[in-house]
Amino acid sequence: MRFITGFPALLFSVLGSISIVTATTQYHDESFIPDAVLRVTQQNITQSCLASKTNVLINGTSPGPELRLLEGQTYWIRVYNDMTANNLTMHWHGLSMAVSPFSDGTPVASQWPIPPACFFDYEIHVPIGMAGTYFYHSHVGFQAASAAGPLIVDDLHVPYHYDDEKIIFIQDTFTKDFQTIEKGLVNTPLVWSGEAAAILVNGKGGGSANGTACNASLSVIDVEPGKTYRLRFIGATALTFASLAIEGHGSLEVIEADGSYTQKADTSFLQVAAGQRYSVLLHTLPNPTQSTYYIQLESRDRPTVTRSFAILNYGPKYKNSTPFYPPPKPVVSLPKSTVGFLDYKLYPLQPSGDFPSAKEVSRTVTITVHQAVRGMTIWLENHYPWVDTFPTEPYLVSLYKNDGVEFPSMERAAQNGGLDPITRAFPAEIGEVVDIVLLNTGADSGGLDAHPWHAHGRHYWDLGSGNGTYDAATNEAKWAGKEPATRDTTMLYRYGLTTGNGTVQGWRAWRLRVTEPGVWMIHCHILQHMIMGMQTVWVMGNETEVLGKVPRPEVEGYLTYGGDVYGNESHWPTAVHYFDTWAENQ
Ligand SMILES: *[C@@H]1O[C@H](CO)[C@@H](O)[C@H](O)[C@H]1NC(C)=O
Ligand SMILES: *[C@@H]1O[C@H](CO)[C@@H](O)[C@H](O)[C@H]1NC(C)=O
Ligand SMILES: *[C@@H]1O[C@H](CO)[C@@H](O)[C@H](O)[C@H]1NC(C)=O
Ligand SMILES: *[C@@H]1O[C@H](CO)[C@@H](O)[C@H](O)[C@H]1NC(C)=O
Ligand SMILES: *[C@@H]1O[C@H](CO)[C@@H](O)[C@H](O)[C@H]1NC(C)=O
Ligand SMILES: *[C@@H]1O[C@H](CO)[C@@H](O)[C@H](O)[C@H]1NC(C)=O
Ligand SMILES: *[C@@H]1O[C@H](CO)[C@@H](O)[C@H](O)[C@H]1NC(C)=O
Ligand SMILES: *[C@@H]1O[C@H](CO)[C@@H](O)[C@H](O)[C@H]1NC(C)=O
Ligand SMILES: *[C@@H]1O[C@H](CO)[C@@H](O)[C@H](O)[C@H]1NC(C)=O
Ligand SMILES: [Cu+2]
Repeated sequence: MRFITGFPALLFSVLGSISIVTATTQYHDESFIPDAVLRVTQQNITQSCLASKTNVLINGTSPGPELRLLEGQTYWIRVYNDMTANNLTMHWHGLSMAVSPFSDGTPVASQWPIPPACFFDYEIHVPIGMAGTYFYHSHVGFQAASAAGPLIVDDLHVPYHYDDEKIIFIQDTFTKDFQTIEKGLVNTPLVWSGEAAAILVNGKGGGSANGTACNASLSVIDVEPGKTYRLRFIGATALTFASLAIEGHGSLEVIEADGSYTQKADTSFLQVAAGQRYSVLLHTLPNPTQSTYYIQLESRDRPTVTRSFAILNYGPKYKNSTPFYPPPKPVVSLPKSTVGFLDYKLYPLQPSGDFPSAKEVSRTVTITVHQAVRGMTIWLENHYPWVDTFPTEPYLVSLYKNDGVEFPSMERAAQNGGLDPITRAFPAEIGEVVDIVLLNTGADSGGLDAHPWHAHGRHYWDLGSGNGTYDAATNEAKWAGKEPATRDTTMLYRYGLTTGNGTVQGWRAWRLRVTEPGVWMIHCHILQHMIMGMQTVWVMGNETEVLGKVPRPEVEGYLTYGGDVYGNESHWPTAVHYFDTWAENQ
């Protein structure tokens, strides 16, 4: 590794204290060995009972290979865009605070996308305390429907006992390919993607979609009797809000939600939306009466039901020999209603003691979501959509290039419900405590949808959800003397199928302590809704704080599409090393 230059930069730690670090720029020639490599291609594959179609794959598969990191370490992950005609970014879902300024993987927000035939080196420092269940996925268009894989941060000390662990990676797939879906969603008039044709567990699945049978082979999860397993459920679906249960196994103990350990919470079934993760402890039967049990998954809050299965196998270890197929009929009965799942029931295993009281809240930002038909069908947040054609340059890049001239204005935002209409960003100050209240409203057509809202940047304290409109005092009373669990993806439920155009029906509230300077997205995680505008961009920190993390001129290579930090066959990149010096000094 060739050392080029060193310069001081400010590092704001999780606790908000400031330490001086020396970031460096380093030439990533053949002597630089990344900790992991992901190669992204576009290929035709067959999934479930569907006809072969084009998909974005990671190392030739969907889901992509499992990445395992250890808390407290710094990693470099090299991502190759081996596609010929599509841009790419990779997002480390839930690893908020762990990514260096240009490594969050959001196009038009934190970085220029990786051009075809190029690669980009992502730097991730996982602080101690962030062990848990995550995933990585492309953040461009509809690619994440297949371009995603599990990312597990291992613990130095595991707080719960279990004998073994298993990943249950949930995806969904559609009859149309991702490019056709992307075009349809921005078409005038809207051409809908269609509902999920199949739900996949670890890449396989079958059952039925809208009553039509889909007889495809199932994934098998091997277990032994009388043991305790940590099942890591990862919601990597595009659209599907999955409700699931295991035949003959009525009790699941939730111990982790979105990367944070919780006190045990018992449930007989789980709901996993796009972007959510849960770990549960499963105590296997001491004397099973069957050699296999079905895991049944069903979509919720959509016009049709897609049902799928996987196998919990107590029999001989599965060797891909005899495939298992779905049963002719459902084997368990899953609740029809979704609202309020685990709300007010998840508490941190170790309270931080840092949960701000209502008195500490400096601002409440209300985000009212609404679906409008303006030729195209679009999702609006406080009357504005956010799609990745606006702006035309990533925010972080613009902030550097303009020397902060076009920095989002707190004054303009204050007059406009928190959103600066010029930059189309929500600014926030470091040190603020912001309550974010999401409100669901009837669409132009009166329809209501359910939305899993995801925040980059920092996990929030989830204050819960309810029907109608939000009442801060009533809700605050529910948290008296308690600290909620922190999450990164929670549901804005629908409390009916239809209501009046613009009528508020349903809320979700979060409390966020703003500590991480940077450009962070907060958005619905349904890929269709994202493409249709259901995203917001937040700029947290003022220009000193955001740009001071790594000053010019060291960042020059990040400021143009295909710039110096993007490697290719004949060019080694130069990357800013933001964390590794710091980690070495710990
Ligand atoms: C992905 O594939 C590349 C080679 O094509 C390999 O070097 C790399 O280790 C693979 N990544 C993982 C995480 O398995
Ligand atoms: C790959 O699938 C697409 C549909 O997604 C189809 O148009 C194309 O012809 C297929 N290519 C090959 C080589 O089969
Ligand atoms: C890739 O991104 C660049 C920069 O935003 C853009 O100009 C180009 O049109 C994109 N290419 C594709 C195929 O989307
Ligand atoms: C679902 O099936 C019903 C009854 O066969 C049919 O009327 C409806 O159009 C189907 N819906 C979708 C979205 O395919
Ligand atoms: C599903 O396909 C398998 C293998 O072809 C077959 O054995 C099984 O009977 C089929 N199930 C149904 C319900 O058709
Ligand atoms: C819904 O309400 C909005 C705001 O009042 C209005 O602009 C729009 O035309 C209405 N849509 C329909 C279909 O009535
Ligand atoms: C939500 O409130 C509306 C209006 O009072 C009511 O019609 C609806 O049934 C409620 N939904 C649920 C799921 O409680
Ligand atoms: C940004 O905020 C910090 C801390 O409050 C302050 O020291 C600094 O002067 C501010 N910078 C600008 C450009 O306002
Ligand atoms: C590789 O990158 C360099 C520097 O950005 C550029 O000049 C060159 O054209 C690129 N080569 C290919 C094959 O894209
Ligand atoms: Cu949504």
